[in-house]
Amino acid sequence: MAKTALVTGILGQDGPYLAKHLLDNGYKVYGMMSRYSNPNFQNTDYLGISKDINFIEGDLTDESSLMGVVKHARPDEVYNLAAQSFVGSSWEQAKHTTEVNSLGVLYMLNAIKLLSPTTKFYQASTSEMFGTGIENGYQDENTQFHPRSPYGVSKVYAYWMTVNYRESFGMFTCNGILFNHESPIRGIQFVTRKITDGVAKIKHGLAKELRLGNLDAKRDWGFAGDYVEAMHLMLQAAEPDDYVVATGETHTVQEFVELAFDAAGISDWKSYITIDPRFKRPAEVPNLLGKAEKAKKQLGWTPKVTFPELVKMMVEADLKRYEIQKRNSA
Ligand code: NAP
Ligand code: G4F
Repeated sequence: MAKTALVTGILGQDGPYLAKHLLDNGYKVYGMMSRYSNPNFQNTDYLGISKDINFIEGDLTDESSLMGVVKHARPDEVYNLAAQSFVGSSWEQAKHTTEVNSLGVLYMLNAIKLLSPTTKFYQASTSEMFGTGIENGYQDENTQFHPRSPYGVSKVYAYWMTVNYRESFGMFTCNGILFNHESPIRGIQFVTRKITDGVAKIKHGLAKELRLGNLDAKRDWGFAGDYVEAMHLMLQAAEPDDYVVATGETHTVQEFVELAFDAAGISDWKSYITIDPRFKRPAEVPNLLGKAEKAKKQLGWTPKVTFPELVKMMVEADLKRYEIQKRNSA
């Protein structure tokens, strides 16, 4: 019989990629979204899967709504991707970030424990939990957490609650500690998409500059389409566990900028970049570099898309968006 999955955060970046992967594997997919009033289906439309998802309303901060969702969907697997996921906003919205990212996970775990305790649970944990920890030159499952933002702190709570429900109640709960992963449907506020969208606007004569913060920050960037496969594999393992998912390569924001301008055929990137202190953070995570050996060995997971391929894919998608926009308004 086909398995049923519930994916929260269905209208974000990872939700659609994961849903597509699950649908391709024969799953029935329920996608939870917080608002029925004005939903934005552009990401599920982009992947051509909107018609195949059973959309269902629920908010992570509303425990009773989660009970309703779990009761209705009766999922074999829950992938909890919903979050206030933008680090930059988490200082201004620390309480909201905590309510969604920390308490929301507790509420979901409780709903599953009470209504469907054999349901497997995936929690979207993050490399932001490591913060400054790069003692060995990389971060893996044994690296100590030292979150540097309210977002990172909120995710540490969720991480441990996920471990705790596994240890306390024998539930099948897993943390995927994912490093940054991007795609053409990445939110526009994140630096990669901000850059590729900005480059496309400059190329089309719609902007003259791109304002950024810290160009020296280093990130281990992979492709979202590859990373959702790791999420799925975790819930197919014989035992629940926690895994780092990363490419094992790190690059500066500046390297991303250089490649993005290059992909658009613009050579003098420096003349378009303005450093704007508004985009610098009260506390920065300077360097992320993951070691995903455990996921490779135990799950057989490896990333496929390389860093230059990822940048090119995102630039080309944004160039195309503005081409279509121009054509439609002509
Ligand atoms: P995203 O694009 O920001 O998507 C998150 C989704 O959660 C949004 O569609 C948002 O919908 C929804 N949401 C927010 N608050 C909610 C609430 N109270 N109830 C229900 N839904 C709510 O994030 P993503 O990049 O897909 O990432 C997926 C998950 O992985 C997140 O938990 C993120 O923290 C984590 N993560 C991401 C990365 C990465 O590099 N992408 C790395 C590590 C971990 P609205 O906007 O409509 O509220
Ligand atoms: O793209 P970012 O906003 O992503 P960040 O903060 O690394 O968080 C993302 O990855 C995490 C996994 O490590 C996820 F958990 C989280 O949900 C999110 O998906 O910023 C990346 C880097 C930072 O160092 C930031 O300071 O880019 C730097 N940066 C420089 N200029 C900028 C900008 N970031 C943004 N958003 N905007 C800028 O103008």
